[in-house]
Amino acid sequence: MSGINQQIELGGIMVSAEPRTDWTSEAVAKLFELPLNDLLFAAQWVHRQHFDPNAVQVSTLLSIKTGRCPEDCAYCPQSVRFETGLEVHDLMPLEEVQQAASNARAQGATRFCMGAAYRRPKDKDVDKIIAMIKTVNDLGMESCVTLGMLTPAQADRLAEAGLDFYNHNVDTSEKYYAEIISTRTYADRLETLENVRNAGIKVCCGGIVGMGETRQDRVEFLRTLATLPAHPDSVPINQLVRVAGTPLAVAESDDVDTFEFLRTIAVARILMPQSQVRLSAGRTEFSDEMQALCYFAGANSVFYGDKLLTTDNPEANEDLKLFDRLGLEPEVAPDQVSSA
Ligand code: SAM
Ligand code: DTB
Ligand code: SF4
Repeated sequence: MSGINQQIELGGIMVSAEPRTDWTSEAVAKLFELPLNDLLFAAQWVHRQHFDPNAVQVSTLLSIKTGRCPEDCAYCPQSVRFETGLEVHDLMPLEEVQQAASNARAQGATRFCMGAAYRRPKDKDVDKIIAMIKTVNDLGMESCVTLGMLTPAQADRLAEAGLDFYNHNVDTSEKYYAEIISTRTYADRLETLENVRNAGIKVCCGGIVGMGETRQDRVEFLRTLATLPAHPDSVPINQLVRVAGTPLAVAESDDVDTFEFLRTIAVARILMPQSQVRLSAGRTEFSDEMQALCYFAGANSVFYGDKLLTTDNPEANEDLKLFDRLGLEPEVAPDQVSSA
């Protein structure tokens, strides 16, 4: 099968590799219900129309401002409302960010993502973060930041500074959102995404699986992403990391079956054929075999490095070993391509 105009029919659903933004809840639910082999086949077929199936993009995270966040996201160790024993710190000095970015670059990361626990940044914070973005870009990596809500003017300033990606997750369905966060609305989230898109910054937007949401919430979560005016360029799919002290820490019965997580990856790939689908938080709980299946289902990006923002991630050398066993190639920065 070649050429992106082709379609395949599975369970009464036509799947094509052309991006569409008119997905219905019924069609997305039907994709989730497919026999797993059919779903994985369709996802891998779509994946191959747009991507090298054996390439993985690697992004490294750094928490540049940790904790004391006024928001109440029930999953998050950084909310000021929960006792999580976190080591908090204000915005890091530029030199520390530069050192961390340079280490990430040396380990092979091509994107450096800086996260700050803000509801919304102040303009004076944005000034300092702009210097960090320039440092990351000067090192030859793509830059990404996640700072909470942004005004149109702040988004424009970040775009002018050369920011490549802005991460802002919708996290779950609109219906379930209010169960998880009371200090902002889904509409607030969509507004910032619009400001980022209008500024010409690439959008990184995904969510979390395993917060007690239903299958229907996962359907609506992915449908929201796939029916935005443009698909997010990058879609992080996190499995909830249960951090002691957060309200969601104790609800282990909400853990989703690993095949349900896999289905979420595969459906994301089918709905957003040209987006990077990223295996994000939660990988320390995944077996190598589970990760291999996720790559087969269309995941083509990971958070790489021993730490996420505040919690553990698989060791970088473990990831490299797994890539090697699977014949996967981490994407290299343009100036690292050998001229030999
Ligand atoms: N404050 C900013 C915001 O909320 O957009 C940026 C930082 S926030 C930590 C970035 C994302 O990390 C959240 O939207 C959520 O999807 C994810 N996240 C946070 N805590 C998590 C956890 N315990 N498990 C999985 N994902 C988590
Ligand atoms: C995203 O979707 N996941 C990353 C990144 N975007 C910023 C963050 C995961 C955080 C997991 C919990 C922690 O380490 O604090
Ligand atoms: Fe704050 Fe972001 Fe954590 Fe919510 S997810 S508490 S906004 S840092």
